[in-house]
Amino acid sequence: MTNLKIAADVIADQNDKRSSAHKADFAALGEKLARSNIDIEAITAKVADFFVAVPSWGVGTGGTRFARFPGPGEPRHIFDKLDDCSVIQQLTRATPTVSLHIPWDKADPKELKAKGDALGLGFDAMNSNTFSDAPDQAHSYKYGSLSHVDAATRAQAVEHNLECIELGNAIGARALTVWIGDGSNFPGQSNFTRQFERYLDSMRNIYKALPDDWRLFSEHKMYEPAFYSTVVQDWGTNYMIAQTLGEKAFCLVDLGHHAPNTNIEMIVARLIQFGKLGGFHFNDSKYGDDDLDAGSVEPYRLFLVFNELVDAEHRGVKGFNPAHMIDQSHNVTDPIESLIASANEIRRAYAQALLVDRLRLEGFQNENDALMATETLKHAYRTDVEPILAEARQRAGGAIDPIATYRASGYRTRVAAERPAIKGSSGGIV
Ligand SMILES: [Mn+2]
Repeated sequence: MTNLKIAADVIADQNDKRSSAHKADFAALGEKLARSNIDIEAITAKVADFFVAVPSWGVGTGGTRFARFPGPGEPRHIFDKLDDCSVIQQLTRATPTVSLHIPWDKADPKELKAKGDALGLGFDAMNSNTFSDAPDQAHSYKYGSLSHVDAATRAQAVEHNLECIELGNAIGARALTVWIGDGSNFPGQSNFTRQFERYLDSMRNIYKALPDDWRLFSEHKMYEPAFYSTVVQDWGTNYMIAQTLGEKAFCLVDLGHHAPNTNIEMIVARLIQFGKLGGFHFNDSKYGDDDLDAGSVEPYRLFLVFNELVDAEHRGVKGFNPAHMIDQSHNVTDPIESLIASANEIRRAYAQALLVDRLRLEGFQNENDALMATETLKHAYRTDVEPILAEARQRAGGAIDPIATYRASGYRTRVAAERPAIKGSSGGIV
C-alpha cells in the first residue's frame, strides 16, 4: 500500500471528523427507506459494486478550440496520469480502472501493468486516435482515416487500431473504442454511401483481429470536427455498424454526442432491447459536445438514463453488461476534483434509479396514470442518497467527503512541486 498517493491517516482523520454526522444521516435515511420496504443495506451493497472508468486524458486540463489554460502540477506522461487516477480511486472507491488513449499514453506494456498493479488500478477500454496526425506517420488524417479515399491511409488507420488491441491485450484491457473524426465540411465533398462502405470495410478488418474475449465499441457523434456530415453520426448508423460487424460489436453512447433535446434515455432503451448497448462515455452538456462534468447541468437526464439501465437489470436482460466510462474535458477546475465529483454523480444517479418502485411504476403505466407514473420516478430522484454514497465509499476504505479529503491531503501542491508547468496543449476532447 506504500505506493498509494494519499496517506491513510489523512483519510482516517477526515472521516473521523465527519463520522458521527454521517452515521446519523445514514440511520435516518435507512429508517425512511424502510418505510417503503427498501433495505438500505442492499442498495449500499449495489452502489459499492458499481464502477466507472476514468479517462487518462481527463486528468490533464482540457481546453477549447480557442485556448487552454494549464493548471498546476499537470501530469507529464501516462505514469503521472495513473498517479492522479489512483487518487480518484483511493478517495471514491468507484473508479478502479483507467481508459487509455493511444498514442497519447503509449508506453511499455510491462511498465504500464506494473504501475497499474502498484496503484491498484486496472485498464478499461482502449481508445484509438485516428483523428489527429502523430508526428511520424506516413499518411495524414486531414481528409479522414478509416473511411479515407486512399487505401494506404485506411490501412494505416486499421493498423493503428490493431496496435491498440495488442497493447490493450498485454495490460488486461478487454475492449476497443473507435471514434473517428471522419466526415465532410461541404455538401458534395464526400459520397455518403462510398464513404460508409469504406468505413465498414476498415472496421471489418479491425473486428477480425479482435480477440475472442474482447468487445468492439463504435462511438457515434453528430458533428465536429466535420461540420457538414459525420460518417458515424447517430445511433441508427451506429446500430447498423454493430449489426454488420457481428456479436462482439456494440454501440457506445457518449451523452454529449447528440443534438440538443435528443431523448438519450430512449436511445439507451432501444440499444438494450436489441442487445447492442456497449457502454457509455458519461459527461454533460448544454449546447453540444461540451464535455462538462457528469450530472452538472442535467442530473435528471442522467437519472433517466440510469432508470433504463436499472430497468434492464431488473428484467434480467441476457448479456446486459454495459461499460461505464467518463469522457470529459476540465477547463476551469482541478481535473481530479471534477472526476471525483463526476464519479459520485454517476453513482448517485444509479442509487436513485435503484430506489424506483418498479412494480408500482408498471401498475401506473398499465392504468395510464401518467401523473403517478412520473411521480414514481420523481419520488426516487428527489431522495437524497448522499449517505448511501458516503457509506459505500467509507466501507471500501475511501472518504466520506472525498473532495474535502483531497484538498486536505495537499496532493496538488505536492505534485505541482514535482512536475514542471506544461506549456501548450495536450488533453483533448473525444
Ligand atoms: Mn467520447
